[in-house]
Amino acid sequence: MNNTISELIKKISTANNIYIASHVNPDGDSIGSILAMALGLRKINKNVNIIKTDEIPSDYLFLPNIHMIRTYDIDEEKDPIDLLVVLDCGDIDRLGKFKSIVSNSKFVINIDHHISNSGFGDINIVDEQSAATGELVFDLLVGMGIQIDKEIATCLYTAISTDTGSFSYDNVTSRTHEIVVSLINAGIDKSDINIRLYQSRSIERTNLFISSFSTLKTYNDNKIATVKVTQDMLKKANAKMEDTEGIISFIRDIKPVEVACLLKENKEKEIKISLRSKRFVDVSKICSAFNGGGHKRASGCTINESINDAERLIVEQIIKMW
Ligand SMILES: [Mn+2]
Repeated sequence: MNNTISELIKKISTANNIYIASHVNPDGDSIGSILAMALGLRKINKNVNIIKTDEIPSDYLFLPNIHMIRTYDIDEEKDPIDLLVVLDCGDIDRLGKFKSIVSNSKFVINIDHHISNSGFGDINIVDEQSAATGELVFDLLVGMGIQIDKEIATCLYTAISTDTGSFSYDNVTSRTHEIVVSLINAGIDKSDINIRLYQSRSIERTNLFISSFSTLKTYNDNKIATVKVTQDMLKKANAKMEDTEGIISFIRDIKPVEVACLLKENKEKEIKISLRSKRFVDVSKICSAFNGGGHKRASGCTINESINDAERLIVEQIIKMW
């Protein structure tokens, strides 16, 4: 690991023009990590570009320098990218329409904490023991001698807090808390970040929650629970798909539930499925049966069937792999 880190530091110090990217449907960890990485590298006078692979959910628009994440016309890039840093991204397909940037880059650094990471980089720093990619970014920046200032710390706190359910999931380690000590000491406004992340739900999102909760079904003595979000429900609530954030944790938090499942209808036969577990079921294995993946307690996949068929298929798979 140490050799890898020193190789990585050497690569970064010799590169001038660095591109940073993360996965589509970005979450707090991906956005917080790419911003922190970019702000850190900018401090050592690197020219950094953050590629916007997808729309940024409004929850994260408060983050410092969020405007650094922008659209690049990579296809028109005449020269290949010197150095590409991909964060929190299990495989290149998760880069969506930007996945060709990996082959268009001379050197790729892949930093992630998903068990299922395919190791697509020239350097791969994949540590599934890390609760968030933000933890790995923290260690790298500190390892490069870059001072963690308030802005970087705000991004990293958001990354780690959102991937750990505000430090409550079992992926949290003593290291997680040690890092947070440094972030708080860097002067973050913890209370403001928490209100913006967790106490700012819109009326539209609340109405979407209400209609989604009304689709609740349970199986296996209430140990498995499913809820749905259809395009029709989004329309009626005047909400966006990003407003589903928080639905699945509410369902997982029902006392007897071990596995919670949210089915999101992207299109008529394109159902995005999120799974969460509480104590023992490894949901990444369930999702890998449908070419998805993620973590033991949080994973996702897509099933190209109607939402009711997708529900039946995923529930069958959960029961089979119990
Ligand atoms: Mn993550």
